[in-house]
Amino acid sequence: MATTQLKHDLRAVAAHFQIGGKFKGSAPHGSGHINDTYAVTFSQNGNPARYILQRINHSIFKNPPALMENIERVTAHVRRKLEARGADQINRRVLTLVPARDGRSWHADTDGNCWRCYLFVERAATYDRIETPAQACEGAKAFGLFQRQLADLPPPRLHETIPNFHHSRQRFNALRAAVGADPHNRAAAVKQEIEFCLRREPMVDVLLDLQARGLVPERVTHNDTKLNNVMLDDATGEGVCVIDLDTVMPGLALYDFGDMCRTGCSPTAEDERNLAKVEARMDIFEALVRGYLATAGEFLNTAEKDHLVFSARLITFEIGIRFLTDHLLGDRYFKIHRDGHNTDRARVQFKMVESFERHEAAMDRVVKEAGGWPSRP
Ligand code: ADP
Ligand code: GN1
Ligand code: MG
Repeated sequence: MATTQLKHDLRAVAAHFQIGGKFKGSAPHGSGHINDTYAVTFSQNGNPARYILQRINHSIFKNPPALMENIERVTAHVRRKLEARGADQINRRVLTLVPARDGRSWHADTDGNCWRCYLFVERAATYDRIETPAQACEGAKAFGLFQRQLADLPPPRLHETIPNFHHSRQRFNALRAAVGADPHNRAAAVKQEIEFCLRREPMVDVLLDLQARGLVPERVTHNDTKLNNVMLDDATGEGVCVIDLDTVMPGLALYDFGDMCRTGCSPTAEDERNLAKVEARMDIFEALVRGYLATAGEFLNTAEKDHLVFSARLITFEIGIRFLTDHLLGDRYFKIHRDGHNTDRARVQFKMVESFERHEAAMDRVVKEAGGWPSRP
């Protein structure tokens, strides 16, 4: 079960990276579901300096060196773009890898764990729950800019760190298989949720079909655009740095926009138990559309713009399917902190899907008014 964080000797791990000064301490950091993340503090000439140390979850990411190669290329490319336009505070605008003492971007410990180290992005924070339209707009702008910065990443194609990550048909079939196998006898208790998914099966093929017909292009995308994967500047609120780059790989721009809506439009945490509180916020949706189009509008094609509203429903549905599948399979993928945690998360997603369905006409209007729906006058 994915509940416990292993105890690691962070001082020993940090010693393998090119960090100067004296180790002062470490603490678990953030609320990600996948990696083990720690903030470590050093004293450098009497001043505190913080770093992020992360143990890459290698049961999920099967090839950490390939993943790190992607991150090296992506961060170097974005950095070059920032330098070219004379941006200030570049180390806060793109993740900065701190190399290991052997010059590689990662360190493998004797237990087979793979670690990496980043400069800590100071004076900025991530939010598990977006509160204001301004925060949503800034987050969406940052993710759109990230896609734009990577649009001309030179070949070769990035490694697929998790193959078919957003293949919604495969995610759906995996749920059906988990229901069939039901290894923990949990299916009966979530019968309603399973039926909810089965009724919506046709949704899962829509973007895959458009892609197969050549109507929506493969791009370099982030693929995990939860709004807590962008750091907002404490002083200005600007979406200053896109983080959590493990899944940056070939994908569809719409997957990124959809996940911003899933996490931004919900007024609650992803695992809220009081479902009465879960209802898509249209003010946030509008802010996401405007923010995203401000930076991505110029390169998105007509079919992509036409499916912005749909992508919100699809990705919310897909992540709900993944939570429900993980529950049925015994909580092996997402870190959980209580029994039934993944079902709680799935229920929130499904409530959001229903809410997006109800608000479809209003969402269409928002996109049209923002100039994002060229094929509908
Ligand atoms: P996960 O894949 O587990 O979600 P993340 O890479 O998103 O891991 O990191 C978890 C949290 O750690 C983030 O939500 C963010 O709050 C914090 N974090 C990650 N990288 C940095 C960084 N370079 N500077 C400051 N905080 C960071
Ligand atoms: C995971 O790594 P984190 O916590 O930002 C997951 C996403 C899910 C998300 C749901 C590699 O994101 O795909 O949408 O949880 N990341 C991976 O909260 O599976
Ligand atoms: Mg994260």
